[in-house]
Amino acid sequence: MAEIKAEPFPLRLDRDAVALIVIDMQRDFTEEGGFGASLGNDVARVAKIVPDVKRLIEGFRAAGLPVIHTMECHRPDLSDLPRAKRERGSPRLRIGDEGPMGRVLIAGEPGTAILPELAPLKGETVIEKPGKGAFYATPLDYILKERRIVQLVFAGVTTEVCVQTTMREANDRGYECLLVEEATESYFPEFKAATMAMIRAQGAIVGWTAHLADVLKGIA
Ligand code: TIU
Repeated sequence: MAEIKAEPFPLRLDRDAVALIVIDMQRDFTEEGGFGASLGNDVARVAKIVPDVKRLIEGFRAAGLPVIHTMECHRPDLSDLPRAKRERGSPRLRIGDEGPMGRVLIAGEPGTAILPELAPLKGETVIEKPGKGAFYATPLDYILKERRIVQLVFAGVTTEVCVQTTMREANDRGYECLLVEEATESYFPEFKAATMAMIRAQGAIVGWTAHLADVLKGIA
């Protein structure tokens, strides 16, 4: 057990029952020519967290704790892409269209890949997810329960979309969730701030938030 300095109060982490979940650190959300940019977002904002996400991943690896990666992506035949998701908004490129980094958000395409600096190591679990939440239509809950993991530390993008959705899904399934402030980012600074605040409000109604240095100190 290690006590992590966190908000709204410290969290005791059980080394035998914790995993890091790195959400969607894919080129499609962090580089020009990808899905995030096609929606009109400034992707450089979220790309800035890569060094801190790397430090967090390396801290978990060094401590011998599991690291799980997720990727938002769809099958090449689009059979797992709801029409409502494909047709939403007016992006320059829709999911499945051919873009400068291959077909947008399609499994196996260059733009869909996790950033090379944060690439999963052999043996680390990678969850391909068709939704914003990582529990919807994936084996994540089964995998965590098999490994008796009950505490989840979260990093990744974007804070209020895939990260928050997954944290809420996890919270309802009984996991204790902690979001690392420097290791998550949004295209909208005000949405990140609001998400951090609403997660820890009301006595950690969704979970805890903590700073990277405190998490690294706690797991070392
Ligand atoms: N658009 C946006 O903020 N996010 C996504 O579409 N996916 C993720 O957050 N991964």
